[in-house]
Amino acid sequence: MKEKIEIVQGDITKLAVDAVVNAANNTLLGGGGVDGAIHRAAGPELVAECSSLGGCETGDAKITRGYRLPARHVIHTVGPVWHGGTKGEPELLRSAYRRCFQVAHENGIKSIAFPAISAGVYGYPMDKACEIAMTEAKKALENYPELEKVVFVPFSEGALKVFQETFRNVFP
Ligand code: AR6
Repeated sequence: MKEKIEIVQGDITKLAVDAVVNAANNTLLGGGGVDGAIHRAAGPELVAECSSLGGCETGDAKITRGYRLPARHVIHTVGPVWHGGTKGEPELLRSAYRRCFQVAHENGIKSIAFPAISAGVYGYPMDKACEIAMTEAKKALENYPELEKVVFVPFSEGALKVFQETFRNVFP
């Protein structure tokens, strides 16, 4: 199962997968970070489709087309803002990953790429966020046999190291 996991440092908007995941906010109308990069690369049709979705709750996920991205779809999810870890943040981040995999499954997606949801502007500690990302990927690979590839996309060198170490712990 671990051979279905890839860690690719860089810009998620370049990846030709069935779906890239966007770390969005509740409005789904765009923002900074990876959200801004995805909207810039996808073009204005993306925000047009997003504006018909009525926003997204924290811990939920919604799918759109990918427009000018090499990825066919975007799965928009909203992770929690980190408030120290005792305000339900771990459950909400787990829920965000779980809903992304569910939505992927419902749409026949076989390859999916994730940024480090919540670990930028929203302040979630990278190591804790990574642990949740990898353990949820493991469960999804068990539950959804059609899933062929899960790509994690750390943006920085530091994030790459955290992803690699977490991978070794979760997939020994
Ligand atoms: N490819 C991959 N990863 C990226 C890219 C990219 N092109 N750009 C940034 N990252 P963030 P959040 C990394 O802040 O914490 C937005 O304004 C980044 O280094 O994008 O969930 C939304 O609209 C970090 O490790 O998302 C929300 O308001 C990770 O992606 C808010 O930010 C996530 O950082 C969401 O905050």
